[in-house]
Amino acid sequence: MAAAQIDAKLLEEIEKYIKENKVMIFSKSRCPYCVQVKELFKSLGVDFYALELDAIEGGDRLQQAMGKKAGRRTVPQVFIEGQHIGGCDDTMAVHKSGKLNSLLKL
Ligand SMILES: N[C@@H](CCC(=O)N[C@@H](CS)C(=O)NCC(=O)O)C(=O)O
Repeated sequence: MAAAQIDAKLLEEIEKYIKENKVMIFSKSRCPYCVQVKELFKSLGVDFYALELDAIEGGDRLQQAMGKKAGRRTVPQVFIEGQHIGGCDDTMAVHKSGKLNSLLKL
């Protein structure tokens, strides 16, 4: 398969995860920033889906494709209702500003 086709397939996979999960976190199991965002949503009683990129086959390629979509290669990358929130710092900042509840429609 050509590189462009692989990219398109990976992006499609990413879009599917984002569409199917109200709160979608592209994560790594041993990343402290990922732990922090997951703890935040747990503390708010909000369901989320965390895809642990270090625990799945092809996680590296998915992370690269995510980098193209989100403009960043780091984890976590958080999406709420399809909207890209950003990494841990961004998510914490949105929470502190009080805007997280409205994004979550709580
Ligand atoms: N300031 C970023 C820090 C994120 C970060 O540095 N994540 C590390 C993992 S702990 C990372 O993605 N490193 C590159 C990699 O794992 O491929 C945030 O708030 O999300």
